[in-house]
Amino acid sequence: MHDSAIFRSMHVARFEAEPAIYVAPGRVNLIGEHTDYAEGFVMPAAINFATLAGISPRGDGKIAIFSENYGQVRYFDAAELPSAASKHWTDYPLGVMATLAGMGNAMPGFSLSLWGDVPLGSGLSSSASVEVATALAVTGLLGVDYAGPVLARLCQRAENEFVGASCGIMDQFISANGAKDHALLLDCRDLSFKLAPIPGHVALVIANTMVKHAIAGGEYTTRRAEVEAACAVIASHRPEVRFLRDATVGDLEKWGHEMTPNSLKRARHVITENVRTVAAAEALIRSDLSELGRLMAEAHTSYSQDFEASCEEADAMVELAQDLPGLIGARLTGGGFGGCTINLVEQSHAIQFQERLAELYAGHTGIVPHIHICCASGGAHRLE
Ligand code: GAF
Repeated sequence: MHDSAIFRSMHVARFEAEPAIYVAPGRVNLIGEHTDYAEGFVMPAAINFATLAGISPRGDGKIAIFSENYGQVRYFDAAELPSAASKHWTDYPLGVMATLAGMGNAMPGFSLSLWGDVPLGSGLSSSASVEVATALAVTGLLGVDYAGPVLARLCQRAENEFVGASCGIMDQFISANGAKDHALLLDCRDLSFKLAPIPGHVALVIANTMVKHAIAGGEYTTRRAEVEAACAVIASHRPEVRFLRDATVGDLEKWGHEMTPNSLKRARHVITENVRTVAAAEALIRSDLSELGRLMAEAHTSYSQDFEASCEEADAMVELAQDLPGLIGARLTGGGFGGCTINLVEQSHAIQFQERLAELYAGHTGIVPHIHICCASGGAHRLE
């Protein structure tokens, strides 16, 4: 995570005011992909890559938003914030402000600085961390205290309704509610969750394929539509099925022939992934790491073959990890079509694993990957 003392002095130098500083982490998902918007289960962990948000009041009725990553500042009238996205990085903080305003919070003038080290476009939820950091900073300034799940929902709405990306709740939820040294089995139907401790001897090795991933538009949206179309077929026979969370493999056997071949495969992934995710959480809770690894391998195959959300490079990264000493389980994590793999690795082997996987991947693809040894962190909070 970036240094908050440096961040503070950058904010003071630019805006001549002392900021309150908040932090919101990115995340890695251990298992449970494209299940959140089907009201199913996911098992993410917050990680030690994060966005810092610094905020201080202003007297001129303006909202200044500065991004250290983009080296850019933009000014808006607090009383007349944009009501639509403009495909600019400010869409994320502005979406959060628009959502907060829609909840009855009048926006005062303030200066907001953002600085993150969550690699962009890598499937580690840099966007959610910007949203949650902004939401905490602005509500902190307003003196409004929303509970973690409420904060997560409002950030998801900012992304759905303002930014225009049809994501589920997972990323914002884990950024707001993560727990140090734990993954969280989240039921995306009612947002209840169970903590699953990650043993101290297990490292989260996150391997960036360097293939860019994006969830706005494109394949993510197509997959979501195929999942919803499959659900509509089942619901036409069993109206109590509102989301694929309620469906079974038996439903696919009965009515799969009424679906397009793609919808059928997508639904099979989602339905089996829900079962795997709950089983994986149970395995982690009882420290059955070989069962967890087996479920992660099965999840990757399903994500790659049925959901067709992997890519050659991610398949290679997962495959090349298989024979390396210390591996517990590996799979592509996040929205898909590039981004990172998550490798659970015995801590004592983590450094050799990191070096060897990088060599093998570079040799195989000609791409130099970024591989990070991470740990599960706490959720968003005020730093100072
Ligand atoms: C992206 C989305 F933002 C999440 O809501 C989730 O659907 C994930 O892809 C896939 O599991 O990160």
